[in-house]
Amino acid sequence: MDEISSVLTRFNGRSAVALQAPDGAQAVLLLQGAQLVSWRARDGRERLYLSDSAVYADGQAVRGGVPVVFPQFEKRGPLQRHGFARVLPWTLERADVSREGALAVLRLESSDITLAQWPHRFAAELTVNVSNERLDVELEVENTGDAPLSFTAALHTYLRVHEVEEASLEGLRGQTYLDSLTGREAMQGLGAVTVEDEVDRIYWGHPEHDRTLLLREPGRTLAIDQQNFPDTVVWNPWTEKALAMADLPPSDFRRFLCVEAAAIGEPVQLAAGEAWWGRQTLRTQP
Ligand code: TA6
Repeated sequence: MDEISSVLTRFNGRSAVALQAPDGAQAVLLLQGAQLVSWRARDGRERLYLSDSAVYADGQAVRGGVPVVFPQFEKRGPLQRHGFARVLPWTLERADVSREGALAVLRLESSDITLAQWPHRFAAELTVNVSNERLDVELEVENTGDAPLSFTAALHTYLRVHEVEEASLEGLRGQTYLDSLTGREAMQGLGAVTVEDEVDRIYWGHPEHDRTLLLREPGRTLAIDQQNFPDTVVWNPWTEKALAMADLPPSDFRRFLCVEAAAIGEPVQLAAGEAWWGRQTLRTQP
């Protein structure tokens, strides 16, 4: 059953979508940026970090949740940092609740605003599915113009942790990464990724190899799968950068680790009429 009107709500004064699966799993997305701001699996515990100092205003990025980075990662191109998708209003195309879970599809199409910055026609859809112990977030992009286009993208997921120094991210052993702080390439050793200082890395992947990572903390573990997103960004601003961020309480860098499913190293190339999708799945572990 289509449930568009019943899932529309307000969140911190902004238009939002509230998803509730029959088993109790829940998610909330802002229409601006199609940004997830909350995810609770069936156990009811919040798994995404959202800043209490986040700014909710037209055209302003919201600190936390799952910002959609498109069509440009960071400052790797002429557009504003992390592209325009996260600060534009998306529309709710579909909402469904079934025994399997709750689903929403949000859409952003090229417009005069996007064409003035990026001369390509596109349609992007973000599909969010919440059920039991898992959250699926899928970004699909279609080239609706008549010329090729290319883009970089990421799901910039802020994962909530109790204490970032006690968390570790497994699954990147032996992988090459770009240390964005030094501009140098390095290799992850045998150990898991831990955070005891600022971390800003792009782990390079292979387009045909999907990845599964485990975020371990005392007492709980989260599995993170990514499909069709070759790269993984790991980010924590640590003390000094956090102090410089007006929309982050000073010690809250301890409360999250960003683990981002991304396509950066090899931009996605789409001929006219072609489409691409990439997905990140979060699963709480027993
Ligand atoms: O994805 C990591 C990163 O590019 C970092 O360099 C960091 O500054 C972060 O994203 C946050 O960017 P934002 O524009 O949201 O402040």
